[in-house]
Amino acid sequence: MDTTFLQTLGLKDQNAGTSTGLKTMDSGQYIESYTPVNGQLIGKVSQTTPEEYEQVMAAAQAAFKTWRTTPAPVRGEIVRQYGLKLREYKDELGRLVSYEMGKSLQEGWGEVQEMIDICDFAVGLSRQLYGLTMHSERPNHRMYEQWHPLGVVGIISAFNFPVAVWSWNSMIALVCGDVTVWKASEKAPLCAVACQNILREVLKENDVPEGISSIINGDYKIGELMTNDTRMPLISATGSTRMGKIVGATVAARMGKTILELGGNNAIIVTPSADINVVLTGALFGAVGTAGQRCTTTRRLIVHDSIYNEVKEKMTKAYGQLRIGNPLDQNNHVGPLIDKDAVQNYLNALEAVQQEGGKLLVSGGVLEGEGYESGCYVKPCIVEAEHDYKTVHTETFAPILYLIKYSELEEAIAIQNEVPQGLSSAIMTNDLREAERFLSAAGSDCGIANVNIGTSGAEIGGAFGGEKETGGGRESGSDAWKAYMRRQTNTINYSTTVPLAQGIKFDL
Ligand code: UN1
Repeated sequence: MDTTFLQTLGLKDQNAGTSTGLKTMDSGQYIESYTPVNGQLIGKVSQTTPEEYEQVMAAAQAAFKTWRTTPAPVRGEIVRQYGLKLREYKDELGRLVSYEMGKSLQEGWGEVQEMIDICDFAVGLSRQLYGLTMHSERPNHRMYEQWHPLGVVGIISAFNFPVAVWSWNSMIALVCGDVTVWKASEKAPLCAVACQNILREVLKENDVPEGISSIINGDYKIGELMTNDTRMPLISATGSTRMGKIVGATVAARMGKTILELGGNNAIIVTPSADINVVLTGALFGAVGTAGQRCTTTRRLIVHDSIYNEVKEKMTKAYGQLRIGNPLDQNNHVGPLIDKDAVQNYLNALEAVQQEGGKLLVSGGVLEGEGYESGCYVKPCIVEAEHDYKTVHTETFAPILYLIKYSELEEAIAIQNEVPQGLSSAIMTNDLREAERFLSAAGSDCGIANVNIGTSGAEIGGAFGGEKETGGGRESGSDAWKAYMRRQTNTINYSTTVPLAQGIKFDL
């Protein structure tokens, strides 16, 4: 297989390691990265030691001192240049994402496109970090609020979006005047190094202080250093609910802030008026895209009983046409799962749901033989299930779609909302009343609610995140930037007296 993209991204013949902007450190201990595409070792990154972590934090804090007073539009200019570089490297970086993580090349490129998009968004934002002005109740007083940078922002990201999620956080944080320290997933560490290598070119060309963006590598132990570190006022973590509960509690105990973007158990409600072609495309991509490993993956299809058989037949037929194989080969729709543990979780869930009474409409299983040597390729499957099965309420990061029947819209909305997670949701309908009902305060309880679109593939312009066990954080667009800054209310007296608020008299 042609892997020249590794060279272009600076990942050949070097032990990429802990890195503060310009300088790379090598501890002599490594994390190896194996691709699920063919099971081969791609490369290794040096593990960050506690001493190196201290060096990274020192560089970050030093960089923050100058970065926080650099005018926001000047900070935006660095992000603009990074967006331009990403356009240059889009092909190679997309290939690396696909190779290291296993998603289809189209989705790998799509992920890099999300990075480019968030850069563009952040550049515009760098001139729009608006605060409000208020009217003071006192004469000759002025009141306003302004937004200041927070400091060192810790970013913990997951394997499934190994480059985009970092960029949503870091590009926004950078224009906000923060500096970032990124702990990428141990399952996709080379993607992080590649992002840093590309950024390094921009930092060098602009003589930007080295610590504004750093990467550290390691397991939960290095994550613990971050969550306990009072020098990190904000930690943005993407990953499992299990991880998020620990991160959230630890950071809260020191009064730090978190942005948590955790599990999803996303459903599409299919109503009688739905356009069936829209349903098929939306649900299919939602369920099998990234081999079911998006936090926005469609896991439940809640279908009205009048069209249930039709949807069941057509979905089953569509699954029959899916091509599973090397994700870098554009003929294939579905690549491998990230590793064998993920395959085991998939198999366990399939067994559990069948024990609960679930019926396989499209059977699952692990693929074997030529092209499937890594043992990570599994068949996307559909299971006919009851809405209240324990397995159905659990997020399994794999392409398993549960088909559930409903008869009243109220019931469908209740089913959609009854799971512990609250990330993404959708309704397929051409009925205005149904759509508005779903979007109303009494409708979907998720952070994302769509009409005639699947649950995954959100654009960067909106705030991304969800409720309940999804963690409540918002990243990316809209006013999500406010979480990366501290708000300050200012009252200025330009009179010669000191009138007190609330009319209080305090005379000597
Ligand atoms: C994730 O899976 O953590 O909406 C992020 C989507 C993508 C992002 C998913 N834009 O599916």
